[in-house]
Amino acid sequence: MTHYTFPDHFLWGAAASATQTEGTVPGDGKGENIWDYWFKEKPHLFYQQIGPGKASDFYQQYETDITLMKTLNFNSFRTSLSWSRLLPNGKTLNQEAVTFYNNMINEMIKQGIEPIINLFHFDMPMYLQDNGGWENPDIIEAFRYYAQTAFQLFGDRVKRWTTFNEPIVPVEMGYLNTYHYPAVIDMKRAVTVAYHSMLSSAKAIEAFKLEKIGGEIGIILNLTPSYPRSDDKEDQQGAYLADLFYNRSFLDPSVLGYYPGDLLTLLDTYHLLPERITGDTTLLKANTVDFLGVNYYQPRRIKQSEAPIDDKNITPESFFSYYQDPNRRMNPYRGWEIYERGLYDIAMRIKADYQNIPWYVSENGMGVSDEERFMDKDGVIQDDYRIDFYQEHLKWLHLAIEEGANCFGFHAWTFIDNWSWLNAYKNRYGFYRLDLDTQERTVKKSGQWFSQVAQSNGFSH
Ligand code: BGP
Repeated sequence: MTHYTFPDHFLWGAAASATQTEGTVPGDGKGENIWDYWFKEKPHLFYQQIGPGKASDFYQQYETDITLMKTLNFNSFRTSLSWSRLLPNGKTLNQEAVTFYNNMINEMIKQGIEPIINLFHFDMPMYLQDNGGWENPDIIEAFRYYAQTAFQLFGDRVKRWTTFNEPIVPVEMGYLNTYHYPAVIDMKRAVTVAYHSMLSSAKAIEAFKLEKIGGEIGIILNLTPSYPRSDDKEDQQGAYLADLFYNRSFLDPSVLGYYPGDLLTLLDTYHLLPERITGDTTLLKANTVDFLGVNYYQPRRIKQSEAPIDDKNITPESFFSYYQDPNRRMNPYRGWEIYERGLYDIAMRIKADYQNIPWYVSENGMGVSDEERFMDKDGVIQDDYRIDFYQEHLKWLHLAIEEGANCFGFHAWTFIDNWSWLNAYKNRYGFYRLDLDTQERTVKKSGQWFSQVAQSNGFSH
């Protein structure tokens, strides 16, 4: 039996996002975002036709939920603000939203749970999307204004902020495949979206510093290690390029303050560089992040590209292909690979190549479909698979910390089963089970386990 103890003041908690938990209540003054709109237009795209309106009711039940978080011994919790709730039409503040977020933050602090507040988690207000969303350079000023508003309203109490959660996801899912609105496949537009979101992040950091409210600001990235199939030069090159597109396109400018030269050269070769905005280099250089959040679920397994490059239809996958490692272990209930060591590899990479910047695990978790099948006669989900999942990831994280990784916390995805984009409630991730009909919350076995880990700042195994 080994005991794994984590550093003093280690953050233990979970992450969530506004759109996935709050729900909409008539008269709450919230404006429409792309998810509300898309569900209204195309409900059949959503699992069991459940849209974001039917969330876990955090908007009304935040006090209950924060109390339940405390029973799990959370010392921190990350969620996002809903841009379209706070500023339904861009300029006028929705006072109901200000009251809600004030109450939510105050309640967390009262219960000894540090609020970590994220500004953007996939939920573009519809009035901005109608003008091109992240494609339109005007979005940079709109985001700066929203960020500044949030800092002024809540910055006296919130001491850790993040600009974006997984900014590559709207690029990948909305502009390289069709899982997020506007669901188009267009590399040139995708690159523009990525560039404008990166500049928006830097602009928000600049605004944060100007407000002089104290605290720190970071960004949350889903870093996916890219492992080549073999030592062959072509496979290695494929993995290098997958990493360049999917990790370094945000990691380098966020932490180092500039884009990788190879990325710019490659985009230039295929005439994909966006129209540059004056002063971008200086803006990025002057506004790097204080810390990183790392979301880790699974790695990428890469081999050399199989098809010749079609100049007219470039996507990142023009430069590499995925392969199925015959030895990989799969989550049988979600279809994602489980590779715990990936977290260690990310930690070592941040240490070696990214100035050993402070970072924390901002999401890690195991989705399970039809989780009712694991319910015992007392109504408790016996999710030993999830305990095992977390435990094995935490062991690798512990080793990384022993070897000098500058990691200050671990947040699970997630506290309660929540609504997830097109998948709605298909895959459950929570420490608490949510009964969708009654809104009843029941702790799972993993929740009881996590409460002990958080309390003792580690575990024995
Ligand atoms: C992450 C997102 C979360 C959440 C999670 C699980 O990438 O930040 O918002 O959705 O993935 O994804 P899913 O519910 O599709 O299994």
